[in-house]
Amino acid sequence: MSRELTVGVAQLGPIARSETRAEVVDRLFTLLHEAHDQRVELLVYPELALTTFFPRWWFEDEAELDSFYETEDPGTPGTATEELFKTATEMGIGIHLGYAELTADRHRYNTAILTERDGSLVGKFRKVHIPGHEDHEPHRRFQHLERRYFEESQEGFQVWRAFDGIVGMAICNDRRWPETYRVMGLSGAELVLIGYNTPLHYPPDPTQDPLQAFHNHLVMQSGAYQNGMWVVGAAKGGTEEGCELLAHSCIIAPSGQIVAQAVTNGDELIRARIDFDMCRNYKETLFDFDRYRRPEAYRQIIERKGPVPPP
Ligand code: CDV
Repeated sequence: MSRELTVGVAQLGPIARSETRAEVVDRLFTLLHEAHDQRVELLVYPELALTTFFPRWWFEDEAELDSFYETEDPGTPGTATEELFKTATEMGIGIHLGYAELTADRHRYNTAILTERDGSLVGKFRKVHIPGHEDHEPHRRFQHLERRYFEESQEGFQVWRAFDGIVGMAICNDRRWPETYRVMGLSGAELVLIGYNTPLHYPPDPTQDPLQAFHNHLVMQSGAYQNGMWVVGAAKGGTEEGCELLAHSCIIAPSGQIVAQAVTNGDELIRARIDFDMCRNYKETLFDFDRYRRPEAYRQIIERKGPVPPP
């Protein structure tokens, strides 16, 4: 039996600070309908897809900060996304959606939810690597206060059997770390879904600015190839509240090749038919982990956090 799936990426253009959930969900609906027309079975929306990228501002008022978070899982009754998930289920489309999560006991996470084609919950993932800074740095052109507004996940990376394959999730900065892909690769991941919001300007080292698109594809393509898995990158792009965000959403094969790529930096659907069995070409040859990996030679990876140079 062939294990093929039509995957779509619903890249988003900028979301204004004043945009309501209803206005954003309208845009998500437009992309969902387009995906349905193109026979997409799994539609991947970006990181924090329901609001502007609010960590670029310092908030004194906690109620204002709270307004960017969801207190219920997207798709549940009474939420702004209830109809979106209901319609997706009627269309037989699974959804991946990034959002800011505020738990009942007031923990804050940068989260993504994944549902199956029948609407059932596959799983939730909370971002592991939280970039940026904790303190007010008003000298920056824009801030990146993710480390103030989100906790690091204590759950790590998980994979699930879904869509007739083995599927995992990561969020934005997670994609830059090889451990992200390898940990999921060691659980057999065949498809990893990643939403991102990446400013083109990186204040700590602006020499990286012209390399954003290169680094974006570099890390996801190597993660795909070195673990024999499909990788999907879904961007929020364009100029959002004066901050230019990288687009370049893409779908990457286990060979490391990009098979579909966005050509705009706005709302745009891209799609590809993926074959899970293509992962075997790599997982059972060059990257046959059982045969060739040498975990005993990699001990520092779990024993050390930062580098310890020789004396
Ligand atoms: N949303 C992010 O995690 N953005 C980071 C930026 C700050 C470098 C990223 O890795 O793209």
